[in-house]
Amino acid sequence: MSILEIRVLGDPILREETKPVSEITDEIRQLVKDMFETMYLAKGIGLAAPQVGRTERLAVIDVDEDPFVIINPEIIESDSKTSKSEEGCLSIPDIYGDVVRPARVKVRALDIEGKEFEIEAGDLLGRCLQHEIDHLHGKMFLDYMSVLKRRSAMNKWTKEKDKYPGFIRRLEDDPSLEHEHPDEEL
Ligand code: K1U
Ligand code: ZN
Repeated sequence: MSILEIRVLGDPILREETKPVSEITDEIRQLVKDMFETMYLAKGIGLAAPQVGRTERLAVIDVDEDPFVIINPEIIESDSKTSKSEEGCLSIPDIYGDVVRPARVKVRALDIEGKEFEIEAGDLLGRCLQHEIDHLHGKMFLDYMSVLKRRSAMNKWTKEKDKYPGFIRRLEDDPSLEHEHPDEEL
């Protein structure tokens, strides 16, 4: 398995529409494994293909130790009730903001075997599903923030982004992740 580089805000791929996956090949299975490994190292609860420089319409999620992949996901129902909560993004490290979203959604997707399934969720899982599906349509959580809060987040990002030349975040040399030395695990 491999740790993938994460693309950060400013990389045009994060603003592109993804392409539906037409066949689940060995390459897709390997991409999904690598995305899980990358997500866990980055301490995320989700990761979408554009965040690792890929255009396939898929994302991995693990909110409560129940990992799953969503391939060609669609939101088929959204609650009219909304909820506001703080979000972060592995592609905008150290920037956080409140986002108002439907409180619950129902999503239809394919699993890694190509079998269709539906998942209905609220709370953090419902929010994560919406955040990842947004990535697959070139949308990011900053887009939901008020003009003033977005401007303040962008001012902070203007300083932060210099840490990521070429809009690439290499997890291996990311000091914020505090990699444990094998001798320190006990
Ligand atoms: O897609 C991503 O950038 C991953 C992102 C997903 C996400 C975070 C918060 C709300 C909705 C979706 C992250 O995992 S950032 C890490 C993070 O903020 C977090 C980690 C553990 C628990 C809660 C949040
Ligand atoms: Zn994100």
